[in-house]
Amino acid sequence: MTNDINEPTALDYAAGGGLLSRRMLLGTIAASGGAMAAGLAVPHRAGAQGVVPEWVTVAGHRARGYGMPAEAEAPVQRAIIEPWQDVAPEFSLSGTPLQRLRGTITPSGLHFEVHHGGRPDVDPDQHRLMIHGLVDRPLQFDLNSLERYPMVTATHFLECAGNSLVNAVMPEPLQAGCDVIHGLLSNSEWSGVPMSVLMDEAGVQPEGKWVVAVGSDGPSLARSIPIEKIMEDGILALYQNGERIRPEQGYPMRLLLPGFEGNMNVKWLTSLWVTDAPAHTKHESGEYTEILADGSSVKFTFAIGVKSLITHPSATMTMSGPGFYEISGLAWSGVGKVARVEVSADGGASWADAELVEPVLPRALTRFRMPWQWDGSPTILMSRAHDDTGALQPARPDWKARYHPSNFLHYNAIQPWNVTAEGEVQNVYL
Ligand SMILES: Nc1nc2c(c(=O)[nH]1)N[C@H]1C(S)=C(S)[C@@H](COP(=O)(O)O)O[C@H]1N2
Ligand SMILES: [Mo]
Repeated sequence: MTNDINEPTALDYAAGGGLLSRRMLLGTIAASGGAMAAGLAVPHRAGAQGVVPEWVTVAGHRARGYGMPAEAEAPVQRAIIEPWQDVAPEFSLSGTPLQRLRGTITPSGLHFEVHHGGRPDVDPDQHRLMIHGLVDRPLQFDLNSLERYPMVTATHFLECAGNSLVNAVMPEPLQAGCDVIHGLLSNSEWSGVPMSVLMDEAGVQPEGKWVVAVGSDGPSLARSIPIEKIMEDGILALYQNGERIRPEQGYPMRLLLPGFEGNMNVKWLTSLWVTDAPAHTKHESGEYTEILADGSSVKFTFAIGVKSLITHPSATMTMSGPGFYEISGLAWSGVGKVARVEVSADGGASWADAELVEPVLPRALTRFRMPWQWDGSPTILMSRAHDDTGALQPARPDWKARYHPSNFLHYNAIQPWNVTAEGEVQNVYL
């Protein structure tokens, strides 16, 4: 083994464009792995010996009630996204800065937001949740009564059906970061009362096939949900990443439907109306309905399709010269677990399997990683995910062929990133 990072015999390639074998991520390769690290370490500060930083010489801050990120991290914010078409002036949204985060859990303060009528100031003492309609015992709960129910905890992603819409509809690729292009995607640990427990207490009648969930915001956002989904894994979420759910996410309670399009996860939930048929509310029939190539509409698309995205590196970033990088990204599917993620570093000519970082959970974000030796020449990076139902993430032309040109919902096509010789990373279509 050699310690020269430019010596190709030290490296074990998995595919074209410099993709390395996953063995290069393991400790057993410490000898040549050490060579990579040696090439990346910052030089020892000249004369550093004896220089004591100021913060070592004084008492630090006292303990505080609620922690905040380091001051230098203040630029890590949600991206405020301008609505893309004629929508109500109250409509607002922000995207998670996926390109600045690692791991899979989205810090609560960076969870994306989609508010059809703004974030209401809900008084938790006055808030009520009703279960009514085709039930034996109509029920009403306040926050305190719900606290006494058995609770479950599960990690799940939320993705707006309109996520990545700029790639779906813009004729030329928008040069923006993952926060703007793909940021309507987050992943949290949710805790709350299983919906089946509350439904069983109310006693759903045999004709009760649908549940219309209504939020207590200005637009009273309402969606019809099949009773099977409610009973299978629906959660009345009261907690997000261990603390009470944030106002942006539906404080004091939201409906969580693992894997289903964001819109159905009704925030500030106040009413569950059991019916025998879907209500065809404005939000489901008018706003969240895809139009197919032949002009017909899809009645309902509940689950988010299999999708992946390289977050490191990604558009708006600049690479700091040739050599070793770890390509890292996120993969997810609304119908199950991510089974496999392939990465290409030569525009799709060859692919190699990325490592999936455990735990790989159903309907949750999965982190993948792939070692890469960039030789400094222009190239295109891509990832494509498979889920455990056998579904494969489509290429953009295949996705476009299925839908009407105006459709922007449920866009899950492969995201290629162009890397220039200067190391600039750009959004491209392939
Ligand atoms: N009551 C209510 N629920 C709502 C919305 C809303 O505007 N009002 N937005 C929906 C949409 S379109 C999405 S994508 C998700 C976004 O959830 P988040 O803001 O917690 O990320 O909530 C859904 N639930
Ligand atoms: Mo959404």
